[in-house]
Amino acid sequence: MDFNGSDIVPGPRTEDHLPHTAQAAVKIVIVGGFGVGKTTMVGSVSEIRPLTTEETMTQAGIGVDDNYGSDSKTATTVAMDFGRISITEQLVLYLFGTPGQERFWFLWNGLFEGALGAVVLLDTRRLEVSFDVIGRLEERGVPFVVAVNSFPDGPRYPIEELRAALDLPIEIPIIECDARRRASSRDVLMTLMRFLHALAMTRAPV
Ligand SMILES: Nc1nc2c(ncn2[C@@H]2O[C@H](COP(=O)(O)OP(=O)(O)OP(=O)(O)O)[C@@H](O)[C@H]2O)c(=O)[nH]1
Ligand SMILES: [Mg+2]
Repeated sequence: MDFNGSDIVPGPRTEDHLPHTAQAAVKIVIVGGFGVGKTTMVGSVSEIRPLTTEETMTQAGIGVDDNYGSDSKTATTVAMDFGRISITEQLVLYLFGTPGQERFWFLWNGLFEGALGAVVLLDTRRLEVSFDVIGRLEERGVPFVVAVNSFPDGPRYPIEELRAALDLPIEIPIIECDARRRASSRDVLMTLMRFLHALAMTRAPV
């Protein structure tokens, strides 16, 4: 697919082999409502050519596939996105983007299987979708951080206001991002990894 203006990782993306220094690989899921930028994020940050399962949205989707005024969006994920990024020479993340349309949410359970953590991508124009998304992660006990994807016409709220609206405890990181930018998407993943590390430290037996 065309990643709609996503950063392109410099150099060939055909290097599919794991770096020989890699010692650990973890599974991370990117979740969020319809059209929040999940596929865009996996595409901008992946160092391998991402696998996508996008289908063109058709007339048949009108009223079902509400694209909320995002006229440029012509495709939607129907199964998952897959990408990979080496966060350090030793640590590799496998990224799984979920489908955003509710009729495909039944696939999420399989995608959450074995996931160490999640990024909840959020669009401030449609905060209500995030309640369900966060509820599902809490049900499954998957630790997560929240990344607010900045759309130009989206309302901007102070982070603490968002925290209150989403009823999230102080320790869960909420950060702003631009899913189209590799560096920004990478920052989100680094935030998640730091959060998971801190969690592991607090849970470790003394
Ligand atoms: N302005 C702006 N547009 C973005 C950003 N991220 C994504 N987009 C655009 O938003 C649209 C939706 O992005 P997708 O990556 O397809 O969203 P998705 O969450 O994978 O959508 P589904 O799979 O259908 O749920 C695309 O047209 C992107 O170009 C962003 O950070 N800023
Ligand atoms: Mg998608």
